[in-house]
Amino acid sequence: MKSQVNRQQLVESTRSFLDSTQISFDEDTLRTWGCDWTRSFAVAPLAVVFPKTTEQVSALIRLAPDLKIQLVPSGGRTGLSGGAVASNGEVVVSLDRMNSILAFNPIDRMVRCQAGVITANLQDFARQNNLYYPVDFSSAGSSHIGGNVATNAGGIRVIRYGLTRDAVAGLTVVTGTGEVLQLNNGLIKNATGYDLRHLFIGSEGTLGIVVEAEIRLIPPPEPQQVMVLGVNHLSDMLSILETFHEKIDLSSFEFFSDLAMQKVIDHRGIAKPFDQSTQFYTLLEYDVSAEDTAVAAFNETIDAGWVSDGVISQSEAQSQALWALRDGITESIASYSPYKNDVSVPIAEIPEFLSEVDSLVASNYPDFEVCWFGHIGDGNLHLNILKPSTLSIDEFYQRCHSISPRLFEKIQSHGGSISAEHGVGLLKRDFLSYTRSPSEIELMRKLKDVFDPYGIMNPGKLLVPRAA
Ligand code: 2HG
Ligand code: ZN
Repeated sequence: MKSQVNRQQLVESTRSFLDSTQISFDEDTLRTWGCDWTRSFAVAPLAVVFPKTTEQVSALIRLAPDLKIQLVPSGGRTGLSGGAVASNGEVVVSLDRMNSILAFNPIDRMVRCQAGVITANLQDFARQNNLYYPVDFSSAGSSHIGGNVATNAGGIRVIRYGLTRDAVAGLTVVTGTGEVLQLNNGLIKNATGYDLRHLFIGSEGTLGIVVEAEIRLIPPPEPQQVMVLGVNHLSDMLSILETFHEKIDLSSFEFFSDLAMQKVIDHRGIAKPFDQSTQFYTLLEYDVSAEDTAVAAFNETIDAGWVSDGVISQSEAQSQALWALRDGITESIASYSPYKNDVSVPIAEIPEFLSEVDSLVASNYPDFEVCWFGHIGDGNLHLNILKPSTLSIDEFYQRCHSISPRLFEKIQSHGGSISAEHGVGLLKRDFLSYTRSPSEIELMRKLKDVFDPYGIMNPGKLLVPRAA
């Protein structure tokens, strides 16, 4: 459904609840707020609105069916699946101005915040109150809590603390009919039937808009120590994971290939962690009090021949320098216009899966470089194929697209998911059936019809629109 109103009609219809600073048609604003970090989709919103209250969000949604406008919720716009892209004259609903922390209850360790609160600000707030918000990833400085909820964001500490879902104790949402729902009220125990909160977590703005979240904070961890190990065989990396898991409580178990690390070293002008190069590296993080046990585990992995070399941080600055090798990858490869895939498979399947994908790419496009990294400790791999400088972006993406179905078949055959943590959005929508059964997809459609009967919420994301 293409929008039927013009700008003037939109201004007039919203005048009773939005002032002139809350609606923009400025070309730069449309371009910026009309997309996320993906760059391969058309960006063409009708307008961007900046509500300040739940009532304003609700009023806008109630108006949408009559005006025949569709709405694209927009958070920190750091998504990598096109979930916040407005390509077809939609109205972007930015949560930027709903960015307050509303309440804090130290007894429940509960913070209630608006959807537009930046992840890093919630982390800081927790720290100031001697607590901890453990969900963390490289875009935490820009991403919003609402967007994290909408995509069930994961990141680097999932093996210890879980996903965004695990921290969300309550949500306030506005459904596709404009109805405001308070879901779960921050309770720990609430055995009263369907938990609609969890339906909205990961719904990618297709059922309504998350406007507030109640987030459970936890006691802060001890200071952390970081270890980076050089590993030549992925199967050994799994043995290393098992060895450490048996002995200590890991906070992170990340990995990156030598190619990924080289790109960071070149881009940031930083030093290698140690002289010897190996095919892969793993980065482990754990409580400082576990140091002796961690060193014993490290020695075991050396004796077993799984690890060639390694380094343990001796200071906070060194920990950060080691983390930069992992954190800096996305930024360091951005100039190669990478073809990104965020996938997961059962951890034990990773070595076989990864080598099958390497062979798939090499046999079709021997000149393409594959840059692997990710959260190997939870089965989440980031596959980035780098564009050779000789190819145009269109040609490169078209070649990558041509092998995607075979990649998804491999994921399916290993029992994995075509999207681990970045969401489906526009990018993976047409391939959902590689991970979800036809019955599941049909039920998802029916759920969407219940919450969004007019089909106005984030059209075309997650589910292929029903034929008109
Ligand atoms: C990460 O883990 C992010 O660094 C980004 O999820 C992954 O750029 C990517 O492919
Ligand atoms: Zn990631």
